[in-house]
Amino acid sequence: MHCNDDGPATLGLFSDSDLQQPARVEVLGPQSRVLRGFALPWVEALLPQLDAVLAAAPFRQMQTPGGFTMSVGLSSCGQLGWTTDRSGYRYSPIDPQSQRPWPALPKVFQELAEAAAEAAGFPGFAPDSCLINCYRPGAKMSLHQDKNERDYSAPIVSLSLGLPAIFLFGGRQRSDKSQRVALLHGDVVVWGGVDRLRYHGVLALKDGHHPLLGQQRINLTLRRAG
Ligand code: MD3
Ligand code: FE
Repeated sequence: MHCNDDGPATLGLFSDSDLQQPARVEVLGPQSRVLRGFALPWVEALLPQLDAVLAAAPFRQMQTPGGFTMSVGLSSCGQLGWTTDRSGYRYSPIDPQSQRPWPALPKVFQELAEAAAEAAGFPGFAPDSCLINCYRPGAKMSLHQDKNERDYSAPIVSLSLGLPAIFLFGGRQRSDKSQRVALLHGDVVVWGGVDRLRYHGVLALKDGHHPLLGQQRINLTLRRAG
């Protein structure tokens, strides 16, 4: 006998809430939270939208002002996209590779970001930019602050997909000790307020294979940039 033999009749005795994992919220700082698995119910709707964005604006490895090539592949969607080249870091309404506007921010990205921000205590978040980072094994992001946004009062929402990574969360100064946090597929992190300008980075990605994403980690970072 198969366990689904009396299928829907048995399932019908339970409500949807019996199948829902409890919310797992971890405190990273006074105004930053890890929402474990928050995006899992959204992933199926989100991945085709992500594919469409990446078809129009493929990942590319950008140059830093110092002349290094970033190990992380970057793309963007929304009214503004973050870019870097020899002349500096900035937000631009135009994709420098295609010379066309960035793809629009998919509605499901906006809805997820608004819901996550609200769950972390920042209601009314309206992102205008989504940076998409692609990590292959060995790719990393050195400790830095996000300072190119016009207004630091809005939070930043980040969604991790695919292979796990170790996120480094430091303090207000580069030399402050940083904590290590593993970020897994479906985890969402929200930073705002007093934590908005803290140093952060990502350790070199370990090799592995994710059932949906393969040999990579993709991070979506939703911001209010303009
Ligand atoms: C913490 N990305 O794109 S999550 C970045 O996983 C970036 O790809 C990392 O740092 C990644 O700039 C980390 C995003 C993140 C963004 C802004 C923050 C973490 C933050 C601001 C303050 C503290
Ligand atoms: Fe950052």
